[in-house]
Amino acid sequence: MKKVMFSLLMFLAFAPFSYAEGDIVVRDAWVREVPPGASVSAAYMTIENKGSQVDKLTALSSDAAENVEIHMSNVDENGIAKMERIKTLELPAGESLELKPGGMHVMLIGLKESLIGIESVTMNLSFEKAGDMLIKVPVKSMKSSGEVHHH
Ligand SMILES: [Cu+2]
Repeated sequence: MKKVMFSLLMFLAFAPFSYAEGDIVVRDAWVREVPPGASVSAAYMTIENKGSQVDKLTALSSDAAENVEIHMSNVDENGIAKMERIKTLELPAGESLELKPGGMHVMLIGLKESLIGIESVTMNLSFEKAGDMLIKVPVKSMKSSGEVHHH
């Protein structure tokens, strides 16, 4: 019984924060909870390429949104935040890319339902070499994630 409890605690503590497919590891993924009626949200994660060759993230999809894109947020010389779409995200060999608020992020466009009260959304990442990776992305409330996403 003790062992079962321990396993359950370990599961709650560590799952499902890390996914691996081929040489690619995705961890700490989360999606920002947005108010009801919002049509977009953003997701963040760390993508590591443990291999010795470059891989590329070429496509994304989710059951929660019509379109899923990779964006880069930049603040221009006038202090205005702008986003640029990155169609193919290069993953250099042996490196980790951190997608985080204020920088690179996954954009969920055309949300199909409110994210409030949902524990996680499903997302599929397609890598050129590693292939498809299906991940569960926990929804986190705005309070716990801090900064506002600018559009
Ligand atoms: Cu964006």
